[in-house]
Amino acid sequence: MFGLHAMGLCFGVNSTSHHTKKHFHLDRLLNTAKPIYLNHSSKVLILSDLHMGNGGRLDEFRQNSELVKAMLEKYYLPEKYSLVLNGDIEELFKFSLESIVSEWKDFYDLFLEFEKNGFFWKTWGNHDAALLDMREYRLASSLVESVKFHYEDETILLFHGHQAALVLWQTCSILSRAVIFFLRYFAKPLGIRNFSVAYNSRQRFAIEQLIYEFSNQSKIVSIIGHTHRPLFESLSKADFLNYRIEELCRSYRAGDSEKRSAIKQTIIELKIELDNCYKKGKISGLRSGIYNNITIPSVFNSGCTIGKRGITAIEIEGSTIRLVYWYNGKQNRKFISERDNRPMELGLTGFSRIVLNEDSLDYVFSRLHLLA
Ligand SMILES: [Mn+2]
Repeated sequence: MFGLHAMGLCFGVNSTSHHTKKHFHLDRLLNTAKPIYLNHSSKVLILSDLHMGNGGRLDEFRQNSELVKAMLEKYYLPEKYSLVLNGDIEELFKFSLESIVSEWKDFYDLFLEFEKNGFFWKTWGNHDAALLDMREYRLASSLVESVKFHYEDETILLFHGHQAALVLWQTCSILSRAVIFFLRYFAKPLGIRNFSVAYNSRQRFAIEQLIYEFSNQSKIVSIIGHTHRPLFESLSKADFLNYRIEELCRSYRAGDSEKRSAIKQTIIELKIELDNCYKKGKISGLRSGIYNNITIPSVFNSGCTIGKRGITAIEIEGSTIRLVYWYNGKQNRKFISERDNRPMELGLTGFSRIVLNEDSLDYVFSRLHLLA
């Protein structure tokens, strides 16, 4: 009764603002988020969708567990990063918390160590929301529904993203509700693998688009997980290279001879990369915004850690935001960088990191304010 009344009240209030009631759940996340103040020396790693299990055949985390451990222990911890785990860290649809904790005990110690670098927060997702009722849970004091970073006057909201599905659920057909119901209650006992990626691409797109609309209206940046699709909306590689070349051409005449020959060399390299974009076509960098004709970078997704060949993650370092890819250096890597193709090797671990995409937060927010 109280719940209904409260919702009715909120909808009433919202209808007078330019937020529609469609964004009710997302507005609530923004209002109740744990506030964190970032400054120009802050470093934050955001990971999501580990889907940790019991270490057995159906455990989707198992294949990348060594990679995740190495990058946390040997890179992000010593590099003084804080940590946000952005939902679906434990796979509680398939496994008991006891079996997960006993298999991956070391990781719980490791996560908590990030507190000494600044902070460690963990948002809950749909697969680990049951943690809220588990009193003995080791990371209970770090568990929140959403986190908001205050960066100068701007806001970056971190939440898992399944909350948007609540909105879509209310508007979806009886047939698709039946399919979701089937997956939720029957696929699990049957042990269907990859159940966690039950969304098809249309549903993923709908979730992203709803959060995108909300972020543009609220003039905030959202960082989500849930759809398992890494997302970093920025200029296409071709546009980026063209602008860089433009810039260099304009500065050429003002330089001395040393500067000029450096510019000349850089332009040769950029031209080769640009030619490659056009040769390989759409997939390798002609694509611009996927929701609009013009790119508004208001939604980022850290992707997931259950990929076959590696994992993606989001880094915030001072005024820069990046999408990075970690992989076993011996294997072919899955992604081509939109910016800088050179991998960084992590000591002798055999693992490497590559920056898939990177932009300054000032630029991201300028586009959001000027174009959305
Ligand atoms: Mn999820």
